[in-house]
Amino acid sequence: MRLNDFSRYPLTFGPSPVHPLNRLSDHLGGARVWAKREDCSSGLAFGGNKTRKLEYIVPDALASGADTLVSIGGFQSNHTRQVAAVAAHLGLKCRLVQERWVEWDDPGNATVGNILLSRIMGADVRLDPAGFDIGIRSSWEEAMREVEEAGGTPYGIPAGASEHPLGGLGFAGWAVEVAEQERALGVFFDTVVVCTVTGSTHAGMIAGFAALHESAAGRPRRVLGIDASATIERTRDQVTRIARHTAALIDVGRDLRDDEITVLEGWAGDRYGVPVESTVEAIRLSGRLEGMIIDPVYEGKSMAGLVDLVTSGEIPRDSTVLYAHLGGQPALNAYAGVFA
Ligand code: 5PA
Repeated sequence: MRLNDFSRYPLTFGPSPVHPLNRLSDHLGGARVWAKREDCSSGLAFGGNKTRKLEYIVPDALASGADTLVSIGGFQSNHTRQVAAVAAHLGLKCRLVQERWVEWDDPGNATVGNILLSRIMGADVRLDPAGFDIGIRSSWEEAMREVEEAGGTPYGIPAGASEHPLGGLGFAGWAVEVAEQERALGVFFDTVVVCTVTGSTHAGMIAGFAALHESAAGRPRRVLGIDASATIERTRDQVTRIARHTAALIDVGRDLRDDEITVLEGWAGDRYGVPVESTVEAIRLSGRLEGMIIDPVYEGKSMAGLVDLVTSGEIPRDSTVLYAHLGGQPALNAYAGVFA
């Protein structure tokens, strides 16, 4: 099957906007940097990268006859907030397992930002003391059992929708969208910078660009994943597995090469969810120079990576870079102390 053969339930306004970051580019003094904005492409609770992934998962959920979406993330998970929004939009119930992924003692951590929004949207939010893990969790399986025991029909969506068999399709579609926007704008993004944690965002992009058979046309493009959880081997394995799986699903017709799968470390600090100095600087820089708001868990870390790679010339001066803004701003509320 090709990507177009998969059912897609629209949850976004259309292609996410692409625009140049001129003041940031001038400040860095190297490659030109643009952004593609998953944070403002949907009316569902501030959107973000999961909204696009869920477009390919919702048809399967509806076909299953489920009445409850069940998902999992940290207290300040953007993913669970987007699942709650989609459930509300579809008239389904939503059961969320919110684990203590981050040892973060901001008093608002379990009450403001994403978790507040999920509660407002009617999700059944349950806190769990377990720590960070991107794999399949027993608490999530248990939540599904509980929904069933209560007479409901659950549909499970794993962390970040990444271990879902269709989880990579949304960002394969993103790659197709980028190619169309490039033609319309007359630019070519030779480098894409993307934050990676549970992996299907980055993996979907890799599969999607491979499906365009660009190398055959002689135009090299790099997709640089920036690790934001300090679990580099796990992340690399998960990105690789999901990229290969997604490439097979959409009939790329060849094996992905190892050099197509790049996850870079160095900007996560020691732990998922804890911003370091470079994260905070990157957040201030995007805010001050562009009025573009990014978060301390994901996008601040990938932006810190972009800043260093452009400043050092590792991304060459003649490059045109596309920064994938994947959303996540509501979590800032639980990090107010960092900026006080
Ligand atoms: C998240 C993920 P992947 O998980 O697909 O690698 O995406 C990383 C990412 N940016 C990047 C933002 C704003 C994100 O929210 N968030 C998770 C969540 O629970 O919110 C899945 C971890």
